[in-house]
Amino acid sequence: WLGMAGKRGALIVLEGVDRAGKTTQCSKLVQALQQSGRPAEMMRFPDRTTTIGQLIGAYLENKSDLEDHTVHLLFSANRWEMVPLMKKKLEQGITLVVDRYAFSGVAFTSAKPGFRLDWCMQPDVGLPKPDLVMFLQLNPAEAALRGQFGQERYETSVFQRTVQQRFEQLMKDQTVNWQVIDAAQNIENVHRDITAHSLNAINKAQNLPLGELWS
Ligand code: NYM
Ligand code: MG
Repeated sequence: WLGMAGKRGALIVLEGVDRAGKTTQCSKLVQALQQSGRPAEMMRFPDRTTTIGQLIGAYLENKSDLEDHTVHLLFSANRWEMVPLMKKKLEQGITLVVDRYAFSGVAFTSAKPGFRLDWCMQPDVGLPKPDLVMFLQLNPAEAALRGQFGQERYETSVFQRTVQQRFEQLMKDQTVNWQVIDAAQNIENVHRDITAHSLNAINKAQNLPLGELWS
């Protein structure tokens, strides 16, 4: 069923290193879309509420240890388990605004020693392809001004610098609609840029089939 007007929703993803403002901007975008009469919902990965998500949550909080390949596959499985719901919502005309996706999956694991980008990408090949991926760009000095990192795994400047480099490699892929957003601006200006790109993507997606990521 394709909603009242038969138009599908758009799959919009926000990516970036920790503290770039993704979560704040995702909620502001959903609110703005809803207020303008466009059905929209927020999702986030990892989704720590599922059985798989609870394993991931314990790992991130350093309450458990998991082998590096294993946790990578769990992050991917945590996306795949939401695919039926995502497809259903998109078909219903609901735009999904997603806080992190497969790009974080690849960027974070491939920042670990011994992991190749292509190995990291494989488990996520064929996921619903985002109509738009906005990368919230924030240099490490600006990020440091936003305060200390939390206590979770991966939250160190050294690791995040490598993650940033991996994101830059992923952004060379022309098959993905990447848009770089200057996240050093104030919240309202970042929001204005994100909204403009999103409205454009929503209009274009209406008449296009949902794609498959990296395939
Ligand atoms: N993360 C997130 C991964 O390592 N792989 C993934 O596939 C995803 C989606 O989880 N430091 C990492 C990035 C973050 C951490 O994310 C938790 P958040 O947005 O802080 O809950
Ligand atoms: Mg975080």
